[in-house]
Amino acid sequence: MPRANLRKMVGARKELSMNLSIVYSTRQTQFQAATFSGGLETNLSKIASFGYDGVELAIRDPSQVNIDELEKLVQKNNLIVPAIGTGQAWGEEGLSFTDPDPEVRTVAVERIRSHIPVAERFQAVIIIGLIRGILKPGVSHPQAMEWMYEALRSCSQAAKTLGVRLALEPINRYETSLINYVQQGLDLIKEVREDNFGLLLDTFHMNIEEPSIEESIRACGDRIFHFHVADSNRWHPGAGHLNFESVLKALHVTGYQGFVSGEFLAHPDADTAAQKSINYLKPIINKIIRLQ
Ligand code: LER
Ligand code: MN
Repeated sequence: MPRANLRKMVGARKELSMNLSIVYSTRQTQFQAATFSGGLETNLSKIASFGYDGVELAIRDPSQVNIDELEKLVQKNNLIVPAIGTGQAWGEEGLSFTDPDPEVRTVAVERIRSHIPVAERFQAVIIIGLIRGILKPGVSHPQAMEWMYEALRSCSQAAKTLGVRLALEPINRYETSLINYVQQGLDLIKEVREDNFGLLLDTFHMNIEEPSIEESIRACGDRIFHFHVADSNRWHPGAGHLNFESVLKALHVTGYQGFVSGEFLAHPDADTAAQKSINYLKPIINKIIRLQ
């Protein structure tokens, strides 16, 4: 079945206009909030059996992954891939758009470009997380931002030819010094000036950086291309003190039709966290949709 039809069919099968996915890394990773990693066949089938509609793939380097096998198993489990995470290229290889070494910047841009055909295949958004980098010693903030604009324009233009969108994630101050909160992301959108470039919002980072999570969601309107959920402690939703009913209502009111993707610590273990999250979020989303 053509992928576009598969996506429509799976989308139509669900009544929610906000479907649920969860992060799965194709390999073991240092990034602790990739809830599942490794063991492709077992993990995808578990994710589907827990009731998730989609799986967000965290891929360090597409050239190291058997994409045909991945696609086969995604389809076998009737899952959708809403987004592809790319941050391990920073975490494990040190690639970034804002490194003082031009060779490193070039390889970082090439790495993101190499995700484009994969994203096209799954009709997924490409996530620009920590591959944007941090402010390195000896680099001024304006210089880092110029390099970032250049890289984002080049990747967005290349992605546009295949109908692929890119989403930059504002990430809290303890992980990067570049683009921590939503207003900075919205300013970045104005500089990049490509309509396939938008934002990924993550409730964990927003809880640290935003004066009001709901206000910041409203400020983004239709530029929210993807959405991550974790509670205030980065455990599964329901384990901390965030008000998910209020947050997801604000998201729904923007007209967001994408996935709400779980990216949280495997606490006490991945299976328990994934099940607790879906059991907690589904009734909240159903209530929001019913009241619309
Ligand atoms: C990735 O989506 C994320 O939220 C960051 O915390 C990665 O370090
Ligand atoms: Mn995130």
